[in-house]
Amino acid sequence: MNKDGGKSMSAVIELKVPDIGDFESVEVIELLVKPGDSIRVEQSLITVESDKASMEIPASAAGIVRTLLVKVGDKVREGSIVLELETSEAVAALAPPAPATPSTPSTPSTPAAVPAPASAPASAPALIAAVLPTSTVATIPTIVAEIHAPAATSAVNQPHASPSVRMLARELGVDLHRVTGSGPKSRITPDDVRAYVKQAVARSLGMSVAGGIGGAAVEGASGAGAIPFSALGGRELAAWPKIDFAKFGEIEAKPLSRIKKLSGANLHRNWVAIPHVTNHDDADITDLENFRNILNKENEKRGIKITMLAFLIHACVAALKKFPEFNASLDGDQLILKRYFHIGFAADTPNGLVVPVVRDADRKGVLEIAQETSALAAKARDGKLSPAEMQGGCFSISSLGGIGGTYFTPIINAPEVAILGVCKSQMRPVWDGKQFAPRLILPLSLSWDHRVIDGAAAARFNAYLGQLLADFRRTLL
Ligand code: CAO
Repeated sequence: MNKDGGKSMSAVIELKVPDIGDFESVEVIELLVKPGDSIRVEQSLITVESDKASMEIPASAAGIVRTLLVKVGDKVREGSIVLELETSEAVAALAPPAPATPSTPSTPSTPAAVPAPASAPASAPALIAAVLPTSTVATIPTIVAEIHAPAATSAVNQPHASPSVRMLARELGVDLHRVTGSGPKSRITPDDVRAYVKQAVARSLGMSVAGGIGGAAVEGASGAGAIPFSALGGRELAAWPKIDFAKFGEIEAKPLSRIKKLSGANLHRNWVAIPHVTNHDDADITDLENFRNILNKENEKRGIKITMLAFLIHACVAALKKFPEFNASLDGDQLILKRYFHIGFAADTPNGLVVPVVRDADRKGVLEIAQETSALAAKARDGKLSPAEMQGGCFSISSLGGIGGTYFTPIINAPEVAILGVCKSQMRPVWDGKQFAPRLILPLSLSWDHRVIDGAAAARFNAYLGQLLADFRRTLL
């Protein structure tokens, strides 16, 4: 009976895979519900994995699962039917009210309230921002690095590991069945996988291994598809210091946010795997800053604010056109040169660093780019960026100009091959041939992948970018 005393109407509907960004098809790696389960709106149904990220597919309606139409290992794409759902007004009432604050985290086998109003589902990063740093499951498509217990419907004998650990294992060619987990409930941790590889490589090289990282037990010595960094020089990395900090004073343990955990793993990989070099340079932006101020006055009434970032994106596109190897990615022995210009920019958010992408920046004017970066930055801070808004970048800019600093070494955002770091512009005395003149100088720091780019090309890229910023008319050429 419904709340008006009428009879509940039930219907069977199909729940489908929503827009999952740029991915053609993705593999189902986990089933999080089973036939007969009562599910709520936004409850995670399955976990899918691309070569880059894992996402959980949420329910767009509440009801009772009648038939599950996918299994682990299936490939799905946008529009694929995940399950048939029996809906009724009664079960629809299971959908949670819109709470003002994040709800209690749930586990896959225990549906719980979720922080999304049925009428306006929150986007993935909104939930990332909302998630508490405990063992939780995201409730909408979101990049997850979260470890959770296997659902009752998971394939029997599946190793107990998170999507990110499985991805790591696949990248390293490790069969997870061979690795014993050291985490809670024997969960396999990233360190367990690394320790397995380390031991396997050490055995095959006839080296002795001084203890496994994370205390993982290792069975068998085969299956390592890559040589770990620590084994390359025939020397072991020292174990991470384990210190009881409380011995020295008061402490507080604060778990990392999901974004920090995920970006931390990616940054670590990129820093270790890519031979970085950073070239520093200066650009004279005195005239550009005057022009920017004029434009901002003109556009004040329209509510458009143009920051240096928009000019930088525009100028970087021109530099990428002149130096195409910077607009590329390595794919084995091939260099993939891109004919499109999607520019990412690092955005600092309360939950960590994210990189929204301005698509087709070559087809947009500075005003349009300014509006887009400001909208994307606001969405990033509110945790409302969709996965699609963070994909497909060709080149990234990390601007600390609003904060300060002089130069720094930005870490390349793989699979990109270069990133531009920018710090705060400052008035400096510059010799003009006759005298010192006050000029506004913007510090540039370009990090590049030495497997793809040479130092001379990097110096030319920076010099050209400097010329463009010094005389912006050159971007028209
Ligand atoms: N030199 C001097 N001032 C600058 C500047 C520069 N290079 N760049 C921006 N500014 C000024 C702006 O003009 C603005 O001034 P007003 O408020 O007086 O108008 C102020 O700094 C704030 O700008 P902003 O930072 O909000 O805007 P933005 O478009 O420059 O940047 C964004 C947007 C999203 C890039 C920025 O907010 C941000 O998150 N930056 C941090 C990125 C980061 O963390 N990088 C590190 C990655 S590695 O860990």
